[in-house]
Amino acid sequence: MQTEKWWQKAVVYQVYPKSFQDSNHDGIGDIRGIIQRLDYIKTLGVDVIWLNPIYKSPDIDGGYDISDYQNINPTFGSMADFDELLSKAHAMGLKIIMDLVVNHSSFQHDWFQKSLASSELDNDYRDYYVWRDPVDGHEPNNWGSFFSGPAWTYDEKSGQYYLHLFAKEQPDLNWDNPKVRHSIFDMMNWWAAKGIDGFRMDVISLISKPDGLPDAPITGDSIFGNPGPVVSNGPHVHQYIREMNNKVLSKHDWMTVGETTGMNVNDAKKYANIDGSELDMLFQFEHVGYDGDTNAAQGHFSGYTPKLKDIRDSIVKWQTAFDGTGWTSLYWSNHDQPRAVSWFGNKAPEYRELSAKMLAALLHFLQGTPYIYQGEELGMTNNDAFQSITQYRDVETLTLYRQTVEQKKLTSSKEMLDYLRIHSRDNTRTPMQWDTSSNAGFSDSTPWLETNPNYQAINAKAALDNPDSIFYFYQKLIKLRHQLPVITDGTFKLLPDNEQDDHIFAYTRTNSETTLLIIANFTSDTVTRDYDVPKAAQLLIQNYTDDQETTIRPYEVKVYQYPTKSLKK
Ligand code: TEU
Ligand code: CA
Repeated sequence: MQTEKWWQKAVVYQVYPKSFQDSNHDGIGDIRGIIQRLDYIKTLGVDVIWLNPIYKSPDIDGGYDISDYQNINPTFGSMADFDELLSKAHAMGLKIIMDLVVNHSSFQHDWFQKSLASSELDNDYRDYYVWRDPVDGHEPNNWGSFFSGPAWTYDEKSGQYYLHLFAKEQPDLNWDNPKVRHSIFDMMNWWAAKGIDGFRMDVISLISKPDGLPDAPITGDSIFGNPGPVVSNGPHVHQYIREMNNKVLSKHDWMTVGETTGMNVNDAKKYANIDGSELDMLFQFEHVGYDGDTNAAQGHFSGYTPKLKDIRDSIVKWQTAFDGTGWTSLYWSNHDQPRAVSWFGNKAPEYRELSAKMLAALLHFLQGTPYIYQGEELGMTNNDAFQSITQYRDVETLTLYRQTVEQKKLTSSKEMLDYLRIHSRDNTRTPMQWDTSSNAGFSDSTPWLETNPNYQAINAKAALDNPDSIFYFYQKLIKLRHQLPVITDGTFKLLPDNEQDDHIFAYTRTNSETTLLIIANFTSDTVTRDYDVPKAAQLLIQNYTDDQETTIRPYEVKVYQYPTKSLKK
């Protein structure tokens, strides 16, 4: 490994500002709310806060549709509020990374408005976006939007279509235009001058569109091609990111994490390479992506339960591939995914805490930079109280429901609602649960998205009052990462015979000094395993109050520590 970077020992806490803390009684989280809760974040012990988009936006897609990259959404506060947040966080030793959403802008961005306005198609801004003539009176190709429906929208005035891989209010920027790239790099340097500590880069693997925009493969009964495989890792993506690195990233002591879809290990290494010529690490979705038949009418929304073997195979693959040759990110959940304890663990009252701790330990002893999504440290769950489509707010959820249930009648409303309670992005976007006061202490007005009624039992106040809480378990894991070099630099190895185990995930991390042995039961079954634990081993972490050696109870996790040279028993 090359000289250690600060972000290799760091733990990141993801704040979804809209749902974190409301400070001005409008039911929407805001920047002053985050300032009020900095002490809480600091108590957890993390190093970095990643803020989901807080820029000016019509908010069609949770702020991932930005109409002004250099202004704050007034709903969230002012630039002065942001400056105060940044300086207060820095004074407390917390860094802040922002979301960079530059595959597309909002349709309300000045660039797009000017692009639209050009009747003669030759104004400077026309070429900021991807415009094409109709082909035989239809869309220029067969691409579908990731939110369902076509990826093209027709503009009557100019007689051309513009491309949007997401909602029609999110036109794709044309990265082949050097002016677009320079405008973006200038904007990034402007944020650098403010003193931010890096960027999480939204769908950065999609920015370079393939020459000729060829049709994409059609899967299942969709009438549209899935552009994912065709637009990911496009012909110039590395050239553009290297240019960004050269003009922006290399000038700042930042951390950068690129969000990518459908990534494989070899392609990932080109972005998150050890020479630092592109990005520091990526988010890839393989281990959280086992969600059933993606060809089904309802897309990845299904009742499928992920299997330990798939998740473990994926984790082993990425841990092994990146050891010494790059860096990865570690996460179970984010603002697009289900709540970790509902999806991978067990939300039943007797298992919720145990499984949340098991998941935490399993992830936090891996190599990479861990990300904790707000409320994960409390074991917050999906919102089972969502019983009607009218309770949902997310554009992906609403669009897909409209298409599959109302328009094409491919699935029943009841079935789709069952799937949404598992997968809808609104499950992680419900308000943060602070205490037992109304709306969980998030706001004293009606929240923009309903609070999960289980806040009476699951909330930060209760967690902080209980020394055995999931919160303090996370706090301990974070402390250990700061203290024990083996968590950062140790070699990862799956235990022999673990590959086919349907219950247990067991691995070691080893450097010349220390070895850690992690044994985690992913299920509610009690099983017996006789692992070769050296006599000198100390139990470093566990989620039961006693140790029963060979008996491994539901969702039990144990972490042993011993000198690498210690004798076997
Ligand atoms: O997500 C990219 C992405 O791949 C999502 O479409 C994902 O497949 C889906 O949310 C899973 O349900 C990023 C952001 O994280 C997401 O919030 C945005 O909606 C999207 O980009 C467009 O900016
Ligand atoms: Ca507010």
